[in-house]
Amino acid sequence: MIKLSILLMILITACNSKNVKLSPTNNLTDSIVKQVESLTVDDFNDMNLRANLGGEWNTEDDSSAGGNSSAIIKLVRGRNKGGGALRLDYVLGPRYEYRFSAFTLTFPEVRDWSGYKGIRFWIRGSGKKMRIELATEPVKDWDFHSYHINKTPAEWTEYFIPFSDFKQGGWGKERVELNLALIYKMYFLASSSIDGEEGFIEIDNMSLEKNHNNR
Ligand SMILES: [Ca+2]
Ligand SMILES: [Ca+2]
Repeated sequence: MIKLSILLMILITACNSKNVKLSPTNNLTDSIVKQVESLTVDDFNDMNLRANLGGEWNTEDDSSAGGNSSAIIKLVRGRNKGGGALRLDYVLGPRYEYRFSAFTLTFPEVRDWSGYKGIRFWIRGSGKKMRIELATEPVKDWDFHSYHINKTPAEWTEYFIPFSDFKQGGWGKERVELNLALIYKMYFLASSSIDGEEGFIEIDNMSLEKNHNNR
């Protein structure tokens, strides 16, 4: 009887130590850690223009400056044919010199992203130039901190852009540090300024990341 108890104890101990090594447990822990380190801005899977993180997607073009560029957004099928993605179709018109078409994400109140290292998203487009701008309260003259993509990729491609890579154009009156605690809007602009350029940009699975290599 004593021998049987000892055998049972050895068996239980062996099973327990084996369980510790089971990879699904570790994978679950990894997954929870990644959820904490990653914050979804929008996956577009509910097929509306309200972002998961709050705020609304919309369009802007140069018509407010007397231009005749156009910008249309809609939800389309996402990458890998799953869920949704956001699509901008645009034409840059001749009338305004600094012509632009854009889609934007506007928050109802200022956001604090200072705990995050950068922004991750998937993108494809028509091979044209675009830039992303972070609108923060300290910048009063539209010279927002921006990041340029020279050629949008034809196939879905994942980008991670550290916030430290966003720079002001320098044409504004004042140079200020990017204050991630005072974000109120993001712009995604077709920005080549080429008269008559037509194109599209699609984005999906946008998130804020605390770590560069987090996936
Ligand atoms: Ca939504
Ligand atoms: Ca999606």
